[in-house]
Amino acid sequence: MSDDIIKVPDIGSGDAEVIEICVQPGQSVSAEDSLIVLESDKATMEVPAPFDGLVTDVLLKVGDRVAEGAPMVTMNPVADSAEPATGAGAQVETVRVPDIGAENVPVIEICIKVGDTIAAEDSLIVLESDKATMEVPSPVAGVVQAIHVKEGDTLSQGDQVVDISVAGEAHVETPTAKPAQAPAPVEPVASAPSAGVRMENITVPDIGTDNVPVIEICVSVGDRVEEESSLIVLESDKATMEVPSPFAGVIKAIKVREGDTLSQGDLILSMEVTGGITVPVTSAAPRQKASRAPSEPPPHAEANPVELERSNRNYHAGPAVRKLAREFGVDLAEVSGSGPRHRILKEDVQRFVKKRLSDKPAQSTGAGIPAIPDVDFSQWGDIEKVTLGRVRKIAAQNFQRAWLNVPRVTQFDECDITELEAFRKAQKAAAEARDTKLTPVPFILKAVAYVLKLMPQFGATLSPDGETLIYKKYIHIGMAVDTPDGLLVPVIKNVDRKSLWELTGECIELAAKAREKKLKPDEMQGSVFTISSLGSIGGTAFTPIVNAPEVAILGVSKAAIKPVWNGQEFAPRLMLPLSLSYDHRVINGADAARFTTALGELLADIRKLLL
Ligand code: CAO
Repeated sequence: MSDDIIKVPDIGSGDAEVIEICVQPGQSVSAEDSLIVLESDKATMEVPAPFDGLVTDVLLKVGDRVAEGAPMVTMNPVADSAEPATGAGAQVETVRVPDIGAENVPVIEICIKVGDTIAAEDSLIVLESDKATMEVPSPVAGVVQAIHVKEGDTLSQGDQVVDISVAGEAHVETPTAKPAQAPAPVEPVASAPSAGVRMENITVPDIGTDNVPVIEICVSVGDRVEEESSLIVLESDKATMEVPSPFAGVIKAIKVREGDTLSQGDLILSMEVTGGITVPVTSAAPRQKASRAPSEPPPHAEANPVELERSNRNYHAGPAVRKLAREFGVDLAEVSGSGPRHRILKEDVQRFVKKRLSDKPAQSTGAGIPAIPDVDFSQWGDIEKVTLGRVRKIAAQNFQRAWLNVPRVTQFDECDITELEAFRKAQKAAAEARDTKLTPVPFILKAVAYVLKLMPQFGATLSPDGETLIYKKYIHIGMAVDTPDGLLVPVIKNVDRKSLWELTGECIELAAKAREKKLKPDEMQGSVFTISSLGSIGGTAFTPIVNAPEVAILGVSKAAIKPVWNGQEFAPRLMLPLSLSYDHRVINGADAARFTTALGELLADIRKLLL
C-alpha cells in the first residue's frame, strides 16, 4: 500500500513554527495521536494523525516554519502486519438492525462516518424508543464504506444500517442491540466443591410480578462477587430491579440469558461460597437504589472491578464505552458525557484518561490530594475554552510542584533606597549615552549576589533524599519576566562578577528575548536564587513561590515615599518593599530576617558593595 502524505491542516493564521516532533519513522500511531506541535504567535497546536498507521518518514524538523498544506509526515495507513480492511481480500458486509423488540424506532445518533476504522463492538448508531435507548454495535472490525441511515430515520428489524469492509472472510452476524455484555453461556457446574466450600443456587426473589425480562447479566462465570453485588437486572413495564448476590463467592454457572423472562423461584445461577451455611433472604432492589449520585465519591472502584462494572451500568453509555471504561478502570460517575442527552462517548472516556495521566505528575507528590472537580460551567451560561500554551502549562506544573514540596515562609521587610534612587537618576545621562536604561533591578541583583556570598545557604539546594545540602560555588540569578505567553525566568550568570552596566544590558536583553520567545534553553538554566520584581507595576508585598529546587526567592514591590522617623523627626524616604520567600527545611526564620536586613543595608548605601 502506498504512503499517504499528511499535510499541515488549517492553522488559522499565516504560519507557525514546528516546536516539537512527536513521532519518528517506523513508529505506529493511532488516529488522533499527536504528530507534531506547532506554535504560532497566537496559539500552540498539536496536529493529530488522521488515521491509525505507520509513520514512514518525517518531512519537517524543529524550528521549521510551515503554513497550511505543507507536507509533515508520510504514513502508511496500516500500522502493523494486519491486512488492510479496504485492501485486496476485503469484503463488504452490510449490518442490519437487529431484533430491537419494537418497530419504527428513531435514530438519535450516528456514531461513525464513512472512512472510519472501527473495532468490533464499537457503536454504529443509537436508537431511542419511548422505552429505551439502544446502541447497535458493529459485529465486526473494519472500515465504514457507506451509511444507509441518518438521524431522525425510523428503523425496524432488518433495515440496513451500514456497509463495512472487512478484511478476509469475516461474516457479519446480526448484532444484538445494547448488549451490556455478550450473553453468558450456560455452563455446567465446574469441579466438585472442596472442603469448607459449598455450592449455592441463587433464585429469583419475590419481585411482585411474573415473567419479567432479564435486561442485563452483570456477572460472568469465574467472577468473584461480593455480597450485595448485582447479579442480573430485570425490567418490567413498571420498574427496573437488580437482583443482588446474597453471598460473597465465585460464579460457577449462569442459567439465564438476556431476554429470558423470569418469575419468583427461577434459578439464576450457581455460585461457590466459602464458610458456614447461612440462609439469606434475597430481595430485588429497585435499580435507582443501586445507583449513586455523580457527586458522591466512587465506591472502591479500583479495588473491585465487579463493583465498578456494576456502578458503571447506572450511567448513560453504550456497551463499547462501558467496555473501554472497564479496561481502563474508569468510574463513569466521574466522566461528563458530551453526546446527546449527556450520553458518555468513547472520546469522553479517552479524554478523561488522558487528563488523569497528565494530572499525575502534579498530584503524585501530594499523596491523596483530592482533585478539584471538573465542573461543566456551560450549565450557567455561555463559556469559551482557550487551550493553554506550553509556557503557561509548564509554569503551572512548576508552581504546583514547588507548592506541594516546599514548606514556604515569606519574610517581609522594606529598605530605604532614597540615596540609591538619587544615584540612579544621576546616571540617567550616562545611561542614555550607552543607549540603555538603569532601573533598580540591576542594583538589587548586585546586592543580592553580595548577600548570597555571605549567606550561601540561600543559594543551596536540599538533595531529594533530604540528607544533604548542595552548595554552589557560582552566583547565577534567575529574573522572573512577565511575557504575554506566561512567566519565564532567564538566568543572569555570574552576577557577582559583572558591573552594573553589564547587568543592565543583560537584564534588558534577556527580558526582550523572553518576550520574543527567543530564549535558548541554557539561558534559562543554572540559577541558584530568583528575583521577581513587580516594582514597575505596583503592590506593597506578595508571597512568591520558591523556584524549586532553589530554596529562596526575593519578591520586590513598588518603592514609595514614606515618612520615616530619623530620631528627631519624620523624614520622607523612598522605601522599597521586599518579600523573601524561603524553604523552611533549609532556611531558618532568623537567617531570613538577617538576609533582608543585610540586603536593605546594602541598598540603603550602595558604597558598602565595594567593601
Ligand atoms: N519601585 C518603583 N519603580 C520601579 C521599581 C520599583 N521596585 N522597579 C522598577 N521601577 C520602575 C523603573 O525604574 C522604570 O521606571 P523609569 O523608566 O521611570 O526609571 C519602570 O518601573 C519600568 O521598569 P521596567 O519594567 O522597564 O524594568 P525593570 O528592570 O523594573 O523590570 C522585569 C524588568 C523583566 C523584571 C519586568 O519587566 C518584569 O517582567 N516584571 C514582572 C515579573 C513578574 O511577573 N513577577 C511575578 C512572578 S511570580 O508570579
